Amino acid sequence: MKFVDEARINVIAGDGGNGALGFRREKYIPRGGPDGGDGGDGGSVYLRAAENLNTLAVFRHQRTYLAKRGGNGRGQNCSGAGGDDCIVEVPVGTVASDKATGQIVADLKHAGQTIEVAKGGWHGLGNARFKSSTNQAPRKTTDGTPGERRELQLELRVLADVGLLGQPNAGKSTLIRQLSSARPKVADYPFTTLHPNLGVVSIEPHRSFVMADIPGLIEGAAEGHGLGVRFLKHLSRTHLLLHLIDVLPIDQSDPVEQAKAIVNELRKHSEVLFNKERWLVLNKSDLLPADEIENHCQQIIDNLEWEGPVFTVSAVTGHGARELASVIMKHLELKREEEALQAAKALAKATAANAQAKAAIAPPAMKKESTQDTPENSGPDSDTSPSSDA
Ligand SMILES: Nc1nc2c(ncn2[C@@H]2O[C@H](COP(=O)(O)OP(=O)(O)OP(=O)(O)O)[C@@H](O)[C@H]2O)c(=O)[nH]1
Ligand SMILES: [Mg+2]
Repeated sequence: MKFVDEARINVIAGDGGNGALGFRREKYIPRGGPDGGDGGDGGSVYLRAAENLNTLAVFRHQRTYLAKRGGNGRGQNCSGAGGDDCIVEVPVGTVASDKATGQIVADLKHAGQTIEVAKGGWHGLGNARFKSSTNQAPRKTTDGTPGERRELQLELRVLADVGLLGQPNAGKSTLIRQLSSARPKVADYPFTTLHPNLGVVSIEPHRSFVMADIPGLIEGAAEGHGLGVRFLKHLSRTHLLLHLIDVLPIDQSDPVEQAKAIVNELRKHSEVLFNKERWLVLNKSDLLPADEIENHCQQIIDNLEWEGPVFTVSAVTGHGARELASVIMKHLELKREEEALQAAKALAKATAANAQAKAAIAPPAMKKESTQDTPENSGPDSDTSPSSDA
């Protein structure tokens, strides 16, 4: 399931340093001439696509990005130092447009891609530059030009990492409200949620994931009861499902029977979803007296014969919710690392196979003059094989 994560940031490039006014002053060298150096160029601001980010959550914490100003020139023909650039890391897939003009200034498609979004100011000239045959002692200098500044609108299409599964009223929307800034409607009647909602759960500025809240499922959903199972397709590309169970349903129904029914619907709908990693989240713990929570929850777990991870939370009070979010984050980070490793291995394998294929195709006499310069060799295979394996 896709949705657009958005953020607005200000990028301000450094101004160019000013040129210096100076004259050489040394013993025995009268009228030494102009020696004011140029200023340094201002630093620019770049956006760089980083693989380890998947949301724009970080930009809610920091909104202004500044590159350094160029140093001023000095006497003795010393130029000012160039200002340091500022590199802002954004997730792969981010599109940045200029807020004022609407023009797209960066569309970052590949990890590592780096695009300048605010150019540093040009350096000013020192008076040594203005020396001429008619003016041997110029007093003219120029100032550096200002760095570019822009307000950027960042947009990212994101996929949900985690999907919430559960009966109507289990508290799915309440949990996503507790953990993210998404504000889906919450009410004490079934089928409050009629379409999926996504929320960005931010653990720290650079650590976040996306959670999907979909309409509740009921027994017979696969046959079209309730809102049916059509929303389950939105969970097909998630890495993890959270099965939310109301530990004390208001209609006195048995949470275990309800939970079994959901899993049954899941299995009927798709074997892939059924086999996806699933954790149990026992919600509404605040409805139980503190000394009964553990027993009550253990009974549900036993009756379900559940052996996977379990968390007890209260989506309303937030009890246990942040802990759950940080365990999810760690789990997803491990998954991402594994995926990156596998992708790297697949790429290495494809590159090796490609090289072998090229060596086999080349006629023996040409083998020595390797393949690099021959377009027919480096063309289509090198493009297709890594991606076909990846
Ligand atoms: N006491 C208590 N009530 C909760 C908790 N979580 C949710 N609720 C209440 O349960 C009701 C249903 O919550 P929702 O978040 O709308 O449930 P949902 O799973 O999104 O329901 P649907 O959208 O209908 O599928 C609301 O009245 C919530 O206030 C909780 O942890 N404790
Ligand atoms: Mg809901």
